[in-house]
Amino acid sequence: MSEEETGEEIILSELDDAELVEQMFDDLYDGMREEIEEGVRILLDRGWAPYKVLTEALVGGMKIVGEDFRDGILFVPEVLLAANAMKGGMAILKPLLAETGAPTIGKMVIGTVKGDIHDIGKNLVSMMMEGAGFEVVDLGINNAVEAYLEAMEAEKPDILGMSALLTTTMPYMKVVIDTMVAQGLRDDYIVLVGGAPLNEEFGRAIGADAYCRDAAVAVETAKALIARRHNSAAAG
Ligand code: B12
Repeated sequence: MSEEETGEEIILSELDDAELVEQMFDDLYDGMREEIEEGVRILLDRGWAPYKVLTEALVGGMKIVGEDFRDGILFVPEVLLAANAMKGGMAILKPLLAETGAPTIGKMVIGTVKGDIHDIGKNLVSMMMEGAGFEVVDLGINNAVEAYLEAMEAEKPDILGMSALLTTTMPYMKVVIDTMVAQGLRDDYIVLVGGAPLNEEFGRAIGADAYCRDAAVAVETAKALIARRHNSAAAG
């Protein structure tokens, strides 16, 4: 039963871990940013690793929101509130995930493609990459090919990351990669792509170096591809 139904106020700190995570799923669903921020702090105080809070409490909760959005139970305004609550929790975790002082192992330019305003997954990838020692330049949402090209020219990253959450916007990734090929730039960068509707086959078909299903895989893949690049540069 929800808080409103019982009329009783739930004291988050009095719940055990499992109950608290359950409650956070409800609070995320209801777009309650302050409660989500409080829940994140409580879990951290109890010794939860930031990554565990992120994946089990926040991403877990967003999955439920996603399913009900898909099924027409939730609509855009509610999902925006949920996204806002999620961002509140992510903001607390961000500095903790970014190990300060770690040597930079590479640089990434990342952005959501043109026509697409989903940015939670992209932000999560940015956070995890920073935490793993990458420098990240985030171009935000709705990026046309020109924005990616300008950023690559200005920032000289090792990696270009593109995010798309819509089946209608994912083909735009190919537009960007094809333009890079046409301008003779494609081989200068590692191209990683991600977003819920993509898969490995799509990544291969559009000429990306890799599709990554989540932020953890993005970090592992980025590290592996950077190492391979350095090795082949040393050998060649
Ligand atoms: C939140 C959300 C919104 C919010 C976005 C808020 C924000 N600031 O991002 C709002 C309400 C604005 C929204 C709007 C719309 N949405 Co929406 N949205 C979602 C929802 C529920 C969750 C997405 C999310 O944040 N997931 C959580 C994150 C953590 O996961 P993720 O994004 O997949 O990211 C992970 C991986 O994919 C990967 N990854 C992601 N990007 C990248 C990039 C790189 C480089 C790498 C390596 C990895 C990587 O790593 C991430 C972290 O692990 C999804 C449902 C779903 N199942 O995805 C629908 C969903 C994506 N939306 C959908 C739709 C239809 C829309 C709208 C068209 C609705 C409308 N009628 O207006 C609009 C489109 C607006 C636009 N032009 O972009 C559909 C898309 C269907 C389709 N087949 O195309 C979905 C699938 C819902 C559904 N089933 O119907 N949405």
